[in-house]
Amino acid sequence: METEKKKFEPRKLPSVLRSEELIDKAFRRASKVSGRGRKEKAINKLSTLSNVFSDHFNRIISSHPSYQNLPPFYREIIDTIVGIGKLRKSLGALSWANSAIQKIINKGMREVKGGKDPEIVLRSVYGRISSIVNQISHELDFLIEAKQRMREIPTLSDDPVVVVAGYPNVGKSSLVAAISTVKPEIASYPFTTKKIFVGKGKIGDKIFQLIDTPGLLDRSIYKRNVIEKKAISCLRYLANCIVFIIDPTETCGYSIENQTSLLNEIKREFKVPTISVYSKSDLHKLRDRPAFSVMTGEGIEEIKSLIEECLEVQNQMTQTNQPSPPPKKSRYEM
Ligand SMILES: Nc1nc2c(ncn2[C@@H]2O[C@H](COP(=O)(O)OP(=O)(O)OP(=O)(O)O)[C@@H](O)[C@H]2O)c(=O)[nH]1
Ligand SMILES: [Mg+2]
Repeated sequence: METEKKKFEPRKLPSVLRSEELIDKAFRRASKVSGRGRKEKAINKLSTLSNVFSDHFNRIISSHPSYQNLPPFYREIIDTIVGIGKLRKSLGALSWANSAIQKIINKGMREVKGGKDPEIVLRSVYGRISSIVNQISHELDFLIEAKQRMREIPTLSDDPVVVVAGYPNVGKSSLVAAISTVKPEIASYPFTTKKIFVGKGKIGDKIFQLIDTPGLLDRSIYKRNVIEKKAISCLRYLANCIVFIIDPTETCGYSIENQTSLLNEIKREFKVPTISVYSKSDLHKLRDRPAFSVMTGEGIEEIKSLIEECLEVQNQMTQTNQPSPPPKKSRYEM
């Protein structure tokens, strides 16, 4: 589990220039280069061009990880948010452009050294380079957008992870805000949360990460949208414990039956200790599960102690490396 959470920091990916910015930068640098005589000056300009393009392309290419070897959480979430196939294709296009440009420059150098008019050679090289860079303008735009989109991917620590899940609008973000450092958006409509939020929680002296996820509907993985898939990746790869929230008032807009069916599906699919709780206890009297309200504060301390218990059991399970039945008095489900 620890290696699966290993850090990948998309924020540290270098900036990518748009095609016109890159051409502009390279040609501006080259225009400042001098030399003794027209021939040497042209050679120096070509070598500057070569450096600017290879630096830029190589920095981008080498800073992207081998997506195949990334921990599965990052692999899956990046695939959901940007698409690993498209990333690979774009990086491949940069590689192609880099070598095509270097070939053009080398040929130009040979021509200048061989006595061809430096001005004519430079003009032709500039034209051909511009055309290559323009050919990859979509890929450059895609890499800029990919970096932007990947900013939402959280950086995780090695502290245990509690994932809060449930149908949309049941009160997941409200609970996360009540017991951790993160303050996600809370609103009375479904799918308010579209990204993964990670807050730090503390029970006694134990620190854990609390993940607020987008709402899930009870439906097949094949029908899930991008927002739901983010929640599934957290449940599948990060959760040491799941807090599943059921809103029995149905003010969330979904029936108890559908919510319970999703709970059963999650327990079957992920085999992670799961605590199921009722939210909005200020609006109902059901107490056959632990119930909490962020309005009155009822049940919040109980949920914190359930989380503590759940993480302790999960810890014992990982130490013995096999699922063990929960202790008799435990109030969470498997
Ligand atoms: N009365 C009452 N309303 C609550 C309680 N907790 C949340 N709500 C309301 O329920 C609505 C949804 O709350 P959120 O915390 O945004 O729900 P969510 O599950 O994160 O929703 P999505 O992000 O859309 O999946 C909001 O209008 C909240 O004010 C509660 O304990 N009591
Ligand atoms: Mg939310």
